Amino acid sequence: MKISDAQVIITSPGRNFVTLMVTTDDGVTGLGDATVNGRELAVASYLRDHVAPLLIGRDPHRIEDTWQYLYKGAYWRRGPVTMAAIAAVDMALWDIKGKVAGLPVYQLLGGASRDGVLVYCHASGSDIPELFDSVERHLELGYRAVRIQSAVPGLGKIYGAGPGVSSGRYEPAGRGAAPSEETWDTGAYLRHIPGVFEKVRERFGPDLPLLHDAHHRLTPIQAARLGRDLEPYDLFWLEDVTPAEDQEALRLVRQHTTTPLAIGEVFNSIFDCERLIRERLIDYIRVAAVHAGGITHLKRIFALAELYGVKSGSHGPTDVSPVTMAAATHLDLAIPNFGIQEHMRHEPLVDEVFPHAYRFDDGYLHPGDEPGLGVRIDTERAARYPYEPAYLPVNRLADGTVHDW
Ligand code: EZ4
Ligand code: CO
Repeated sequence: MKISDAQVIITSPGRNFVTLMVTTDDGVTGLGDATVNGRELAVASYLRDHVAPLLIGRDPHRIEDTWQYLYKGAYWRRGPVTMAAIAAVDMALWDIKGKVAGLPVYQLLGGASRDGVLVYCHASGSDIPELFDSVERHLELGYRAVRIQSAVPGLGKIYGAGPGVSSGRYEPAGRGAAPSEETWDTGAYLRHIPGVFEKVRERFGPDLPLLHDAHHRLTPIQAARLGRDLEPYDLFWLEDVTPAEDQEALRLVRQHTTTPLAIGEVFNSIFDCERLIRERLIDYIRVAAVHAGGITHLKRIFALAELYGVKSGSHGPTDVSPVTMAAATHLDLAIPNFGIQEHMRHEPLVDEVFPHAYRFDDGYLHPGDEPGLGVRIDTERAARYPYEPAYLPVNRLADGTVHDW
């Protein structure tokens, strides 16, 4: 069996997705996600111009060898564009292997270690009543763990919450030729958030797992204070407190708080995670299949994490396609050290373009039992939604300084 074709499909059913479709000479197809939010065309070019031609004629069963060939063979290793391109090839080859074997990918990864994959949803609000409504709506849908985000008095619209942001549906952040800009004030945020959690605990009781995302905006000492101030509210995790490239920052945070820490959605390699895991500076590692080299590389990162008592918590926002959600769910079901899976629901239009076997039921995701990853792409529908430029917002302080995020 040989790879005979590799096509890049860009579609924008409400937001942009880059998908690789690999076809074999006996007509088996595999899908991989290559979407990097706001930088989509760079990965499409990397795949189309530099990777697809190298795949033709290769044996699709040689997943590890193909991964090493694209990683070591390129000389220029790592980075979000390279690793998303490798991820897309990797997912497509796992999909093909599953289809040829007649087995869902989780069976190839060792089989199910649990009955379903616990997920958390996103609740947010401009004020407390709106936030409570959002939490209630998600509990009615069956979610058993909730990420809490809130607007901050004195600040306008901020990423993920605030006036004009519909609850839990803040992505895509904006479409157009340039990013929007938002104003940020860490002091106002730190004064406000603990009170929000106090009210959420009062209203929803002690048992509901609660999470929170600081989007990399704090200094280490600010993050330490936030972790300490949130201890009474018993968070499942506090995510992305400091800029992720500064691994040493988490040590300082760790020394001051027992609030569990999670980071890694912008990581693309095991080398980004290695110190954090080995020195037990985090509790959950948040790498996504699309942004960190696919199933093959995530498996390796989670195996390292297992040695040190760190659990998985894969990134699952709406800017990763259903192909990544499927890959994550297969892996989550199989690994021993699964923690939790993020789940932002895609809009119905996205699910129409990418019909999938994975399903949400009573707080858990299950990948389904179709051979391979269990996701298809409806290429006719996909072609109806051409690429539109879209960006994450840029974050500035009141004096105009560009701020971390
Ligand atoms: O900001 O996926 O935990 N989820 C998140 C997301 C990210 C976007 C970036 O593309 O932080 O909302
Ligand atoms: Co996040």
